[in-house]
Amino acid sequence: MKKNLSYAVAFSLMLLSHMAIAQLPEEIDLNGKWSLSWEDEFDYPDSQLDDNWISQNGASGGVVLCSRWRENAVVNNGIVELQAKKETRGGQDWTAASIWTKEKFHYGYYECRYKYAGATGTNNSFWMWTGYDIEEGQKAVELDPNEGHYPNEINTNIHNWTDKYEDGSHDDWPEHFDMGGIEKHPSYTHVLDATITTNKIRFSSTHGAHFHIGEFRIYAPNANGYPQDAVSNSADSEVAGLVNYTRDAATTITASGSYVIDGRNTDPENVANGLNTGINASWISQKDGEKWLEITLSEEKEIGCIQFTNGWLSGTGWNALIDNYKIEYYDGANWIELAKFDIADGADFSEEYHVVGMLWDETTIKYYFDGELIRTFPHDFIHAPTRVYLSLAILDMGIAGAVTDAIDGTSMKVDYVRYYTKSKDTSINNVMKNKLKSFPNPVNDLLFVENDNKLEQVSIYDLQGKMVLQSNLDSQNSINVSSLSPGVYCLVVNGVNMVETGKFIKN
Ligand SMILES: [Ca+2]
Ligand SMILES: [Ca+2]
Repeated sequence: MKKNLSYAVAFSLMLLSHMAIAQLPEEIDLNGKWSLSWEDEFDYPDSQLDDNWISQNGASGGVVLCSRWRENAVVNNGIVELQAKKETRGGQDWTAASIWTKEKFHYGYYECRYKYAGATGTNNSFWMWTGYDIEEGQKAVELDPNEGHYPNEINTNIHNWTDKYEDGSHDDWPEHFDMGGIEKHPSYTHVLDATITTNKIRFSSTHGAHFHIGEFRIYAPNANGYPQDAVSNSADSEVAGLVNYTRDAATTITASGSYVIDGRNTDPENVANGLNTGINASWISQKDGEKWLEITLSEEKEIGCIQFTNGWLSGTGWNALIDNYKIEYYDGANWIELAKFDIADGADFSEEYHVVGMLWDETTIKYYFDGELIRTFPHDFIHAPTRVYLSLAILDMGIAGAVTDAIDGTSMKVDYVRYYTKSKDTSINNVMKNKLKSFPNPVNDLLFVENDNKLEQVSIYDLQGKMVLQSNLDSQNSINVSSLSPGVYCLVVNGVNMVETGKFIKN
């Protein structure tokens, strides 16, 4: 009997680690030193949001096109929705919401389960900011596990807002991830399975902002192959025998438009000037409508490969990579598609929830996506306690893609924010481990829980990991589960600096 009980507890722990808390990284071991210290599941009436969170109420600055208000943060059915609306308020043409915790937190594991607003132009952010109300000697730091862009971009960053340079700039360390199963790149190379013969190639894109095309190369078939380092200025001479028809003097290049910048050449001919980066290296498209580039050769030529570059370089990172493109050739009667790419063919994070996480200790920041480590940032300056922010913004300049009326009525939907801490005194946790008992099992109405420590709150999850009941324990350490449908449930019990888990069957 005793053996069966311990088996049941062990099984329930295993079950929990794979169900209710399936997105936790392996190193956050709730059976060891880690425990849930703070959470907001948004399982309460809207008016209660203000117990834990403060809301922006006013205009935003910089590239943020929306003012943000408490009314745009709505708690409903266990979710807080940050709603984007097309309405003039606070001197801006859009409204949205940004909220932050009253409390500050320190080292630990932070996670947020959420969906993006379903339109380009939105910045769907789970982030931390110490504020400047910190102790002397500490740094004001912004930590961005994700400034998410629809449909499936993860944008991470770390900002040091204390040590500013004379020009007002500061150090930050951005890193971008395409998590939708397809990735954007600074160059694309299409080696044709079968050569084609044509005198016209057309490139087009419905990308929602200006973009840069550095070089657009149309190569004759070449037995030695084609450039591997496409973003190099010397790509055309990288491989013996390369003939790039785009750079023929007799080739003409036309485009849908150009971005006019004083003192700078952004003409379409720049895609054939041999320069890939820097001033005057690129064709920069117009902002609105379809963007296209048409390259007409002096006569029909046999073509073996098409290669082009896009985006602009800052440091080692490429910016403003295009979301989609299509390449066609003219066969004398029709335009025939040669290649296409669309980031929207990947996963849609406005349709599915994902969990974004951050692990912070004395020496390292780690960022996670659905429990998988995506970035490690060693540090020696991130020590000040921080607030947690949930923010929806609408961004200017195509930073998050085109701003269109499709944004109106979309929302960033947050299921929960959880914060776990690691106990330094492992002996206490070891003593507590596996001491939770619940009875009777199966249960009809009152479920009693028992543990060596003082217990405060119990949460009950179904096998899909959805929380179905949460309550503070009464003086008898019992909770009424009569409202639950018959089945197997997991329970998580919180006390002072501890969390225990178990499983039971409801009749
Ligand atoms: Ca160029
Ligand atoms: Ca929830």
